[in-house]
Amino acid sequence: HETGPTSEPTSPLARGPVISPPHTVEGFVKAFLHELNFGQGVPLATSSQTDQYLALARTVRSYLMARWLETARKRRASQPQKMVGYLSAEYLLGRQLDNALSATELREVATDAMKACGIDIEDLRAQEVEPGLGNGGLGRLAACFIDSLATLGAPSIAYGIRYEFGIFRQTFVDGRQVEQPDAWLSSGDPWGVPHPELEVPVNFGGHTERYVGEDGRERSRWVPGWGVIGLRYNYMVPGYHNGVVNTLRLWRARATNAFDLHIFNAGDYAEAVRAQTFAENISKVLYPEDSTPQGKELRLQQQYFFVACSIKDFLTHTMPKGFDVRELPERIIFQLNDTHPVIAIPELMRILVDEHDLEWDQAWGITKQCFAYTCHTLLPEALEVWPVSLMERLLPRHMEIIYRINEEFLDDLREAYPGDELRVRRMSIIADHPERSVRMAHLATVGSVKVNGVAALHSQLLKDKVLNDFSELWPDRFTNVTNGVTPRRFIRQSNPALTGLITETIGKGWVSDLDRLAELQAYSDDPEFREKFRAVKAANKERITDVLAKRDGIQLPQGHMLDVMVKRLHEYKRQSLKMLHIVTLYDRLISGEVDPASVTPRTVVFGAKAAPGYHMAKETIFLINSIAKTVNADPRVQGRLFVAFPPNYNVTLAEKLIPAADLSEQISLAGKEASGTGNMKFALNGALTIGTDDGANVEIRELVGDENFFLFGMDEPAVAELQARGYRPGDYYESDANLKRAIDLIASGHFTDGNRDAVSAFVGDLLSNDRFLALADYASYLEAQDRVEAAYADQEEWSRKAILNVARTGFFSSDRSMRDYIDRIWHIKTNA
Ligand code: T68
Repeated sequence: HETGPTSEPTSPLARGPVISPPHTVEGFVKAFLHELNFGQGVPLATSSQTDQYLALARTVRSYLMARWLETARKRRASQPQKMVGYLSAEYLLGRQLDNALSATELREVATDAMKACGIDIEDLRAQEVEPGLGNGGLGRLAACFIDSLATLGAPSIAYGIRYEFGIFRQTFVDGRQVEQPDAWLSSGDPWGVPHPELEVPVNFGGHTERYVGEDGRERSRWVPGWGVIGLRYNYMVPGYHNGVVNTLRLWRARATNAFDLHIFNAGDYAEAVRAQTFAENISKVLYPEDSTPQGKELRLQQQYFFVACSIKDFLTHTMPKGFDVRELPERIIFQLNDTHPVIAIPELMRILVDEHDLEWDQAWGITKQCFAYTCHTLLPEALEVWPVSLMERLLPRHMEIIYRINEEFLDDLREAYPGDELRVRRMSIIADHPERSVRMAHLATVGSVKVNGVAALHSQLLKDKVLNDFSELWPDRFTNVTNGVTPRRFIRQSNPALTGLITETIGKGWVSDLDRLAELQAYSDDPEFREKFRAVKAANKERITDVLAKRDGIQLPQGHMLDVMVKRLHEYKRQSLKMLHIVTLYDRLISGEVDPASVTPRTVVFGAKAAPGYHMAKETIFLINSIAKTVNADPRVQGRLFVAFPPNYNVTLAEKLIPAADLSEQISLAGKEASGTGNMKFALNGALTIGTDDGANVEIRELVGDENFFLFGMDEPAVAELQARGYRPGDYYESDANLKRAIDLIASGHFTDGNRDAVSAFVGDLLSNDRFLALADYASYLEAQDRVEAAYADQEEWSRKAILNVARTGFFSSDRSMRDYIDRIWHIKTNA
């Protein structure tokens, strides 16, 4: 089961897959029936759809496995070679079956093979529960990145946690969000390959001891209090049409044998079982906060657990036996996806100093070169800190190491900035207020070769604001890598109609060379092409109409402009601003202020989960549902305005919804959205963006051109200036008649069956607080939406703009992001 180059057997039979699975319909049928009969233990005649799905998945998996073994063999043969270790607490993968079929060019064979068995493959595809092991953008980005790394043939391995419960399933009860557990494993995990025999011990707690080594040096050693075992699960990550299959390795926690043996011997059976549960809790559930992590002990346990397993795994199984740890910087670069895995830095120090007996300075010299850190936020409250008291209790040796790293860092600072104690305190890894705690972003910055933001504006603001002191000290350490999305999942798989049109127009090859979309520019003026392009949109609208009818019983009206806002619910993203716009549209119609016949029919679709403990976000969900209910039931706006809010927005729904959209809502307050990646998916699928000058919107607008983007609102400097002046939302309410009417209508209880109390908290906050300046941008937003309507009325012009959005956004392929990381941060060689 080893992927590492342990002793290589000499017989060719022992080295790789003994047979490569046949790529014929007949061969596929045989393999499928074999899985069904001997894996599931049922004959085809009495098999359920679940049986069939699992057998199909395992059949496809064996095709992947053959390539996976071959990829591992080639990697071993080309050692030594520098690798990337992607460390991420989240991977929001989405369904696996279609992705695997499309990457391996098995889609037709599999479809025909199922047909030969009397099965519609679509029915089986629908059986798959997506692995939702992430919250939102950060987790989905990691999933796009590993797809691109495999497609580029980059020597890499991705590490994370195999949560038993991923992101909760959202339901609405009386318009309010109710969370249900996501038991994604309950019908089996056909894509995961467990290796229960490869146990990785992970320690926690206890204390440290000072002792004098044989060489007379004084050292510290960790005497842990308890431990758990990490179990390895491999998931295969196929590259696109290149035969490469990389590894995503997720860890599951289990109790150690020693742990419960002791208690069993004491005769307390129930206590021993409880101890098992305690250990297994570590990989039990994904924390559902997407931007304000809670300082929960279990979360820190999760972080250390997966990082310790991953580093240990890399050193013992991926590196050849007996390799010299001083070579590590030539062998590995660990990319830290946000601060969640940053405990890896002191962990590597502990391994080098305590286990490999290196001198501190030498160990630090090595460690600093083995990490790079990606920051994904600009919100100060989202920067992770861990109380020193918790760290000392859970990871006492790591806390000691962090203290020493900080001590030496502060010495350097005092030398660089004599007398500037204020700056030293600002930059310290340890914060004193409000509680002594470890600032993980500072630790990450001090311990990394490179620090990057995720869009040009974000990286600039990191340097100028969030990490300004650090960028002054180490200007070369900071860089930008603009995010990207995988065109395999988000065009080829999710939008087959557009894929067909593009391929028929510019030929094959663009799916792994997305800059080639530029060749479509020439067709933006071609009436015939525009016609076909509109037909694609129309087909995708029909498809989402069917999906929402089946999935949620929502009947979308036909022939509307489809206006879509899908993302996590957060005040800074300003779903409330979108709501105010809807209320204004509604108000204009019911007050008779506009002639309904002159209004562009519009359907607004929301998708958004709120963190379960985020009160204001949950109130916003309730209000959106209330507005939807009222608007959709009002005959005065029938055929003109419709609001849909399907619950449980996830990757699977995104794949159907985004290709159907006309308008993409990217309306965060400038300076708050680090990048956004949904914005890229919409543009690539031919939606126009209405957006602020924020995150990657800035780059989208630069690429597609001002005339093909609806910009509105304050830019970041204007926001900063207004906030410095003192923002008073009430002033906007008083002075803007449209805004006042919209807010008054909400406050009157019109959307809540006359219940004013149900909306008073929301309205109160908007009028007196409005932390993200929705009221200040309202007028500008309204004006931009009026421009959208006017533009949409001219379908020929709109098509031209939409085509140019597709043609000019090839830059946002995650293949390009990965090349940027490779060239500017990792310096590894690819070999596909
Ligand atoms: C997102 N961050 C950014 N965080 O908000 C988004 N946070 O602008 C960006 O495009 C994306 O990252 C990719 O770079 C997140 O999604 C989280 O989900 C998260 C989860 C746990 C703790 C903190």
